[in-house]
Amino acid sequence: MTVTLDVTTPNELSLEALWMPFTANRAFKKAPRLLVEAKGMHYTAADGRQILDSTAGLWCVNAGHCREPIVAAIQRAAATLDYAPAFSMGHPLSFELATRLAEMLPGDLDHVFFANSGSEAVDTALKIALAYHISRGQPGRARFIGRVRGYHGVGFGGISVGGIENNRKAFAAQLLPLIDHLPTTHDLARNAFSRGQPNAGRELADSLETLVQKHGADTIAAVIVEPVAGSAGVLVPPVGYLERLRELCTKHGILLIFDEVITGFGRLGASFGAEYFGVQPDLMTVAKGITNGAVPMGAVFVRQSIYESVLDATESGIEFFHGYTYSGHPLAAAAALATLDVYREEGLFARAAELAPYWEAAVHSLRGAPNVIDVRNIGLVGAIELAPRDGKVGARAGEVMVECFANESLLIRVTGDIIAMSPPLIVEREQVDAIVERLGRALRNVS
Ligand code: PXG
Ligand code: PLP
Repeated sequence: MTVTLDVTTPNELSLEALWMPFTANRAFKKAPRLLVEAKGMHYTAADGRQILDSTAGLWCVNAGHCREPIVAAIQRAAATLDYAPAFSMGHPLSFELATRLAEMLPGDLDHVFFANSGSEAVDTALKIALAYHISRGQPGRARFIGRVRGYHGVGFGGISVGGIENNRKAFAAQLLPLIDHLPTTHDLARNAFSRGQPNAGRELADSLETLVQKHGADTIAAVIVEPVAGSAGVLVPPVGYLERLRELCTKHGILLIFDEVITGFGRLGASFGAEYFGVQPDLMTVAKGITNGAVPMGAVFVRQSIYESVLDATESGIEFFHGYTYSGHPLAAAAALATLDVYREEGLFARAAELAPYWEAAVHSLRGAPNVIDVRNIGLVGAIELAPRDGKVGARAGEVMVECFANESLLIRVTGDIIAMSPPLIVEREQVDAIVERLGRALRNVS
């Protein structure tokens, strides 16, 4: 089908050829939602409406849209050095960026491997974990442990350690072997309407001990978890849970990977989730906010000792047979450097922390709206969970999303019957109020 873009481009646009990712293609193409411009806290829709962005795009535009210094840096880079080979060649921006990142990373995470997405970062981290154990003469440590409802992107590694059933079932015949999953921490019976970290569930980390008993610690390479699960619907870790996971990983020589694709770069009101929770991972994966979403980039942050061990195990030649054509791409590196400047100059992570209590009160004011069975929050993330309709999981929240976009000029994100919000960290209090007011009205208009 074709639609008319009446505002900025009067020509007709055919929607047929594009196979859209994670989208009900037929339904979308019958009733498309098109965004044509963005600035600050808003998108402009194809019909000219200003859409308030409560999701920072897809959790990535942490400094707000089309920020001038980032735009200028990308333009400069594109005109100066479009591309440089990433293998056995270098360019200054990627080294400069790695150094800047190392300076802001917690603990002795101080080496950076670049990828182009969170999915690539995750697969890279899993490979680094295997390479590390081999470098120490422990090739038997090959097992990975993820978590039910974890999201680690869509590579075969990522969906294997991931725990979102819909993302796995069509590919189940070819998932990685030697994978286990910890139970989810999501527990509405004990924790509904928690503000910040829920109290119940620390003991769920002990199922790692059970897996160690079952398989032997010397078969386990790494545990990978999101400090706060994002995609599965904002699942905040219970008090003490991450600390306990860290304790058990250390005790058993298992690497702890924090997948901070969403929690990285200020989302919780600290540079990283690791810092917010005071728990140090051995490897960290990031993407999204590293470039404010403006150019694709992912990265793995690696402890000094892991980097050195892998390098020391090889006398000469390539130490790690892995990398992407676009690892550390000049445009992405330029975007990331400019993004880090904006974050620092505007103090956006501290701003998020200051605003978090206001955000918490605002989202929890939706308790009592029709069909709301839980409200949860941490940093500048909030989620509203709705009761599913009989036999139609996701239908109710899906309708709320459409209602918000069509009639409230508000962009929200839904997964199943959970509404997730994660506004750019530049959000003003009045905009927080507007988000909640518009979402509240949409909830009352959808039965
Ligand atoms: N790990 C985590 C924790 C993520 O949240 C990825 C890996 C994969 O990143 P890429 O860049 O390959 O998409 C993600 C991505 C949503 C949503 O609506 C979340 C993500 C992506 C798209 C939508 O919750 N997270
Ligand atoms: N497929 C083919 C045929 C290639 O030549 C390459 C890279 O050279 C790839 C896939 C991998 O692409 P990338 O390095 O962008 O991940």
